[in-house]
Amino acid sequence: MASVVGSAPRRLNWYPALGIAAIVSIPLLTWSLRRNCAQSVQKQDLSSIPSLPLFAAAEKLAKENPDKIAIIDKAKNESFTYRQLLADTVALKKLILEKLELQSSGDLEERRIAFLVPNGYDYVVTQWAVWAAGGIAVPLCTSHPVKEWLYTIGDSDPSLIITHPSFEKAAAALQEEVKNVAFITLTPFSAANSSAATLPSFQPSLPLSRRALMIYTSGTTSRPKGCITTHKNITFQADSLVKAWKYTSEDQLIHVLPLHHVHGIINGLVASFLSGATVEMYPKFDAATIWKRWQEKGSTMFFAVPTIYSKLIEYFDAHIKSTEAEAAARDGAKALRLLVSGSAALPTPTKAKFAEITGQVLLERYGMTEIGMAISCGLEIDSRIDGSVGWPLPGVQIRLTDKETGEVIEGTDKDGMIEVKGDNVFLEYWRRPEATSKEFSSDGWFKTGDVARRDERGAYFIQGRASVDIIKSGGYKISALEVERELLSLDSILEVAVVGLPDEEWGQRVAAVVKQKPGTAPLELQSLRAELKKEMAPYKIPTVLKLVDNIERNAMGKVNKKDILKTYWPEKA
Ligand code: MLC
Ligand code: AMP
Repeated sequence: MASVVGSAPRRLNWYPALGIAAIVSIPLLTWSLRRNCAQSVQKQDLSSIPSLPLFAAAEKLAKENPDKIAIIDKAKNESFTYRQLLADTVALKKLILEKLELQSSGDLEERRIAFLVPNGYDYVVTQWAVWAAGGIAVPLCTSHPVKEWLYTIGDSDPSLIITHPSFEKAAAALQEEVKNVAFITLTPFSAANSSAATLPSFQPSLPLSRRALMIYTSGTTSRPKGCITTHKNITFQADSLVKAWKYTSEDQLIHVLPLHHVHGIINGLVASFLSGATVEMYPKFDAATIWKRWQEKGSTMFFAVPTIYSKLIEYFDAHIKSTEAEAAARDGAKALRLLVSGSAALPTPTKAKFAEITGQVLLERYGMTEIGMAISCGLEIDSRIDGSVGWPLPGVQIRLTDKETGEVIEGTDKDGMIEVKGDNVFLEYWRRPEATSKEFSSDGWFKTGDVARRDERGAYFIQGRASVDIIKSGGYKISALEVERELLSLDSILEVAVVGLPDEEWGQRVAAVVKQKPGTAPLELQSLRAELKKEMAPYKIPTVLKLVDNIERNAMGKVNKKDILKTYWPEKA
């Protein structure tokens, strides 16, 4: 069985009760935190739920309004109340602890639980059950091939892997490869017995310093790292958004984002549930479904990456414009109270075109796996500035530093590296203390690697990333070096340079410049993509291929990727 507790914490693991209260000021959370004064971990009861802020908020809501819907699961076509969500959470918590023979302690003590569950109610119950049992949730990306899952599993070292029956084949393949780790196949939950669901009992909270979530994120130099956030971090990240965007229990979010990243998990799920809102969960994004759904009205929020807005515009132009549905479609989109864009730069033409169709001015914000959301434009329309991501979120500190000297930039209109401080900042990269400390300044600020400038209003404008080896495509962060490594493992490839090619729809496309081994048949994009699908996530696979006779290198043997762009795609450089 895997080891129990992770690597040494980078920062203090215990916070005084007052410090905890300071991070969450909405009345609901303050109320819940009064119950959270336990400084040591008490024995956990198998059949009750620790009063972590998220669960305490759900309990309060379920008591006040037993019929309040937490999740509308579009794949199941069923609705689930907060009461049932808590009841199902405790049932799965019990099952997990029994499977691992931890009935006596009733506590996973930060064991990692990896899970492969599609977007929907079953995903949320699984995540909540892991948290209720005191474990670290490791959500696996549903579109990854087995090889990527094996990497994540090998690195996160889980005690248990939970798979949904819809991943039956994947689970069999994983069981072949992964030994000495327990598996559970989830029995999908149903709303049929909803009225019989009783509210479980609650017990004092686990410490908020408990590690909660591990999200894999690409870096420039190594394989993806497990970014660990604690309950304190995720509560703070979500609460800061709740304050800024004023989520309430009246809100209904249309959720289409993947659930192995912070955008979908924190902004989409945790902040909504902390506010008692309803989340309508779709298996994945589909433009036709969203336009139709907006016409039916009743939802209030939509969060997406710029590529999704671009695809919505494309669909409107191709299938809705000049048809009978046009007025209703425009009207439906107009009825929402908040549409947010983030995870990548929102091109001004996309923002303008979307506003022209729907009357909605997209709210842009800036975030990162390691920090949740950090900067956001305001709810008021006139504080949504074109090309800007706005101002620091409540409780988040931002500074710009000079790229060469590291000195803090006080003034305006000068490019600097974004650095972040606050309880939103992650704890550590899993079992990589050196990588963790490398990303922090000597005075404790997290170095994002993004470049920005600030104007006289204090608004931030993202200028891009310092490293050319980080590509953002469709909102996904991709390491060019990781893609190069995969390509170099193919027999026919001698040398390769992977670059991010600017693209209106995807932000950037993954483009590969390849020098083949002498005598090998010329590579074709389609067959190359088909071959790589077994090896890597679909969004990492190059969609542009350029075969060349020579890849130019400098005296140090390095490829200058800016020159590569200029040479082969001068119109995009
Ligand atoms: C898929 N394709 C891509 C691609 N994804 N091509 C380039 N770049 C990508 N990222 C290819 C597929 O391989 C396929 O090709 C074709 O495009 C259509 O694929 P698809 O799967 O049908 O695309 P679609 O489902 O429409 O996906 C697009 C999308 C998705 C935008 C909905 O990429 C998405 O959900 N992105 C969100 C990512 C996200 O949540 N990021 C947040 C990270 S957190 P073929 O040849 O196979 O047909 C973070 C912090 C923060 O960044 O600030 O939020
Ligand atoms: P990830 O590591 O996948 O969480 O991606 C985080 C990165 O996405 C950031 O470091 C930025 O480079 C980028 N990003 C997020 N939001 C924005 C935005 N609104 N504009 C530009 N880049 C963004």
